[in-house]
Amino acid sequence: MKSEEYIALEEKYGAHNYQPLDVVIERGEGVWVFDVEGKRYLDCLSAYSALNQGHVHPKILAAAQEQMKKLTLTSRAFRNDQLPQLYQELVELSGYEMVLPMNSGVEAVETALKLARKWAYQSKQVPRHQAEIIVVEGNFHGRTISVVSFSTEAFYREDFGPFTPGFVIVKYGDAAAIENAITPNTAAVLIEPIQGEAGVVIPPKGYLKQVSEICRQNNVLFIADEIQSGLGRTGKLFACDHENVRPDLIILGKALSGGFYPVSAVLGDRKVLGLIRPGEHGSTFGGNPLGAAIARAAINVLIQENLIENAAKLGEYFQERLAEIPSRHVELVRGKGMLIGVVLKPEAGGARRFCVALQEKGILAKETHKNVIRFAPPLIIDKETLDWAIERITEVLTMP
Ligand code: IF1
Repeated sequence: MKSEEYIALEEKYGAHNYQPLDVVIERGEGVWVFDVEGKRYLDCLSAYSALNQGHVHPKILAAAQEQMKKLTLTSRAFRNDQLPQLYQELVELSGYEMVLPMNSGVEAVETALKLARKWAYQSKQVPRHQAEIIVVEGNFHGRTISVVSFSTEAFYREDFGPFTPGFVIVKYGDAAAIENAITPNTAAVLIEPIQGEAGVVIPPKGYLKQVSEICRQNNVLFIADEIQSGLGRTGKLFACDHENVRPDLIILGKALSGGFYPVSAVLGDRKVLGLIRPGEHGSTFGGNPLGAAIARAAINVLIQENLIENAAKLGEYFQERLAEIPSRHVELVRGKGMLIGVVLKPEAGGARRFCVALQEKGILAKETHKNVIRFAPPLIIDKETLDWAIERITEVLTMP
């Protein structure tokens, strides 16, 4: 079948909850993907940072294949031999004491919210069902009803109420706003250390440190959603590491499996994760041996192949080169490590047309919020490939 036929099928039978670029990908290898006509593209989105290790990484593939032949699922009614090793490796990597595994990112967010509420009732004597969680404007934490309950994007919530109560929304990047919103019932503050969906928005320097300090002083949990920013993407293991901040809970997903399989987790210390009792939370697939084996390999690749260092070094280079492009459309380039947003001027006609032009030149990137082109290639990318990309991005950004 040709691309047009796949697209027609998808449009006819699939719910239209996306408007993808019209490229039908058949195969991926490292930083490259190939469409059904055999055309090659550089993947500059990495499935929103789930492919930090690149497409079909051979070491993760080998681990997946080996595990698939042996055992894929036990449910948590029984134990398996992979999960304890994943726990240990995550604990050694992160310095946290405990792990709670789930599947999709938003499930781990929901898990962290439940943990925070439980902690507030058990450890802080907040009156039952009165706990408040502070979140920020422009947040993106997923798509469940509770999580869109505190989205500030009208489109994500409009037709989906009634909503889950218990969330207080304040301005992003303003630590005083968080301090002012804290009440005796506040359980936690939930933020993305860098806002991905909002357009790669980086908070003012010192913000994370201040928020963490305010939380500590007020006996409020600090929860970082590092689903997109974590695991090397920004040039550190966690984006919070840029300010030497240690949140009470860290939420991971996406690259935790190197794009092979949905694996997410909440990391934290015993004082919070230790409160959950058997039966209070869980998932059929969460912590399954296949996902655990894949995650172990994905973490191993991240460390063994120095992907975090590569993201720091080449990310800075990429950002500098992008900022040098003499384009009348670009307002500014911002980012950290390999998470970069090129912000276009309002009169540039939107980011979508640039993404379409990039696609023609063999680069896949995605617009976010109308005016931002996001560049987030796999962290295995090398300088030569980046130079190849910059040449083409320059051509596109200097078009009329
Ligand atoms: C979609 C955006 C990115 C996330 C953070 C939780 C989740 C995500 C910080 C939920 C998910 C995604 C999901 C995908 C597109 C995407 C996205 F454009 F919507 F905003 F990455 F920037 N926390 N991000 O970024 O994780 O449940 O999806 O595994 O279409 O929803 P999930």
